Amino acid sequence: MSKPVPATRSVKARGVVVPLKRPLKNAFGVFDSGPLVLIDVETDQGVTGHAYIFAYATMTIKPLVHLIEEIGRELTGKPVAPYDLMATMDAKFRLLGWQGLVGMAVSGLDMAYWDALGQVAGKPVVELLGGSPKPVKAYDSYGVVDPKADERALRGSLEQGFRGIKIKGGDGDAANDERVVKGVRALLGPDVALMIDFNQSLDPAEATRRIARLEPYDLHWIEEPVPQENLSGHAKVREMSPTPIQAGENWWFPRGFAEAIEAGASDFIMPDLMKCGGVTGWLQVAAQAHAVNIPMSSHLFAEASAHMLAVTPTAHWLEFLDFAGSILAKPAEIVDGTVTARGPGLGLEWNEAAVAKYQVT
Ligand code: SMN
Ligand code: MG
Repeated sequence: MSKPVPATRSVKARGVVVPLKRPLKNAFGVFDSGPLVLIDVETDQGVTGHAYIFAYATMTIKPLVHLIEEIGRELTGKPVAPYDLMATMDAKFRLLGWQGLVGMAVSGLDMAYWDALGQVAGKPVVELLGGSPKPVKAYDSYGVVDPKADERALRGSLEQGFRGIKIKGGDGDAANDERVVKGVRALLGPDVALMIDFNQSLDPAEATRRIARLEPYDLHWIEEPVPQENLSGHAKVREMSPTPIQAGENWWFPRGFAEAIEAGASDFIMPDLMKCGGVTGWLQVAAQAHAVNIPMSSHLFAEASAHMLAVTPTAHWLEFLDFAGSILAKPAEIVDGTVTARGPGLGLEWNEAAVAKYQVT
């Protein structure tokens, strides 16, 4: 006899601001700490589904906590059925639109639902999806670096087994980008994948000029050279670029990816589980990427992304940028430059002592 589908008993959310191993500077500012919202979906089968989302700023923590708990109130007593959740939320927020905080809240709830289902089944989510846990190659993700000042950290990443490193560009002029890329490439040698992320900071003409200047350093990808919504701009830059273009962390839900793919905006895509619609949305993005042979990487959320990339036909790289390690009972582990999905569920268990220490709401 199969078990009944669990039902939602309550949805709770908490805000934490966690310390980071290293500050993360980008073209527009710096993250000195990690503002996160932790989601707990209590079910009637004795398990509580967990997920976290990244609030980007401390001022968005409270509105997200409120929104998640308000949506949660409507989910109480309903089955933990992520597909149905998405369909219901799509209808509920159709007129408002669900880009922004609403989409982040819904994606977070989707992840917590999947986590709960995995826990009820006693299996990792990757197995519920028909796959199995396997090592996924990861790159170590940095902010702006200086090849001299950050030499020790970069060498440390190689010692941990990382075969890919991402750095930020666009915080200075083209000469500065070249100085940094040249220095980091010399340090890494020719066989480590080196990516640069412009975080939407350039216009298409400037992006084209800067990318040409970086050609001698064999970059693995150029990320978000222009604003994310400028799909035709991305396509123009891509046409002129000798290096593959990467984007997707700011495209919303499967529909956003359909539009970007239709526009020919990028060679590679890297959905963010919190913006693409959680596990449910990811699967629909992965199907699109598979259909047109686009290599697909992840953005943040290393723990859950390890499950997803193991069932992504065009899986490429997992981004390792550890925002949650300090509040997880079992932080994501790098083994020989890879991350392997852990269960049950998404393998997210809170370190409650650390949560209490960093909790802000
Ligand atoms: C990024 C975005 C948001 C937070 C941290 C880092 C960045 C990335 O664009 O690709 O890692
Ligand atoms: Mg990025």
